Amino acid sequence: MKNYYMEMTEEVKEAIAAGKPVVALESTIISHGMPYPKNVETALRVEEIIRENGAVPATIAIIEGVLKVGLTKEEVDYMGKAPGIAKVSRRDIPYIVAKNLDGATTVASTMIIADMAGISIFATGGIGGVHRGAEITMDISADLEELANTNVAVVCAGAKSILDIGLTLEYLETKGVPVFGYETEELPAFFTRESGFKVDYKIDSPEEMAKALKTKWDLELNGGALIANPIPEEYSMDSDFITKTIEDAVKEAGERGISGKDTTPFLLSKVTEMTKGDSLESNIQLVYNNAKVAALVASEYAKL
Ligand code: PSU
Ligand code: MN
Repeated sequence: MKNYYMEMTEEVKEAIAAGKPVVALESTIISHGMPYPKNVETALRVEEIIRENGAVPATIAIIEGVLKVGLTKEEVDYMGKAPGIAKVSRRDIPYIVAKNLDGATTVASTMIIADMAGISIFATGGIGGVHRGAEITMDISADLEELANTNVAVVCAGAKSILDIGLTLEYLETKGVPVFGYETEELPAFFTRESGFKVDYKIDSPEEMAKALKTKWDLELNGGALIANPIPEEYSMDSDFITKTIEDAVKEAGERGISGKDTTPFLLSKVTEMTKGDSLESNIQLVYNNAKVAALVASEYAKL
C-alpha cells in the first residue's frame, strides 16, 4: 500500500527495499530532549555511528504535515532549532498531519512511523514510562502502550529515574513486552548502570538478540521489545547525586504544576541545568552507545 502521508529519503527507501539493515531514530530527543546546538551535533553523529556499524539511519519527524523517514542535515538542524515544534505522540499525529504542521516524534510515534515504513529496530536514549506518583496522576507514557502493540524493538539505556522504574516494568510485563538486557542482568537506569531491578533476559550478542526478535514476530506475538543497554562505565554518573537531583526536579515539577506532555521535557532540562551539563554529556554518550548496538542488531536481523 502506498502511504500518501509518508516521504522517505532515497537512501532509506533503497535500503528497505533491498532488505538492508536500517535503524529508526526519534526527533523529540532533538527538539525537546537536548539544547541547541548539542542536539543537532548529537543527532548527526548518531547517524554516522549507525553507518560506521553497517546500517542506514532513518531519523523520523513530521515536517509540514509529511511523515518523514530519513532527514537531510538541513532538516535535522531545523528540528533542532525551530521554536515551538510540537511534541507528537500517537494521539497528536492526525491533527499535526492534517494541518500541515511540524512535529517532533516521541518513542511511541516514531515506532508507529517506523513500522509503517518497514523498519524494525529503533535507537534512542530513554523511553517514557510510568511516572512517579502515577497512582494519583495517571501519568503513564503512551510509549508503553506502543511497545505493547507495535512491532519495533527499541534500544535504550533503561528507564530514567524521573520514572517509577518498578511500576514501568510491571506495566511492560502486563502488556507482554520482553525486556532484554544487553550484556547485563540488571536494568540500567539511564545515567547509571544499575537500578536495583532485573531485566527479563540477559542477551550476550547482537545475533542472539536478532534471533529472539525474529522468533517473536514469526510467532505473531505482536508488539515491541525493549533492549536495555547500559551507559558506558566511564560516562556513568554517581548514583546518589543523580537520584537527589532527579528528586529535586520532580518536586519542583509538582510545585509548579507541570503536567501532561510537558512533564518529561521539564524534568530533562531541569536535570541538565542542575548538573551543569554533566548529565547532558552522559546522555549524549549513552545515545551513541545505543546507536551502535542498534546498528549491530539490525545487521544481524537483516541476515535472518
Ligand atoms: N526520556 C529521555 N529523553 C527523551 C525522552 C524521554 O531521557 O528525550 C522523550 C522521548 O521522546 C519519549 C518521550 O518518547 O520523551 C516521552 O514523553 P512522555 O513521557 O510525555 O510520553
Ligand atoms: Mn506523560
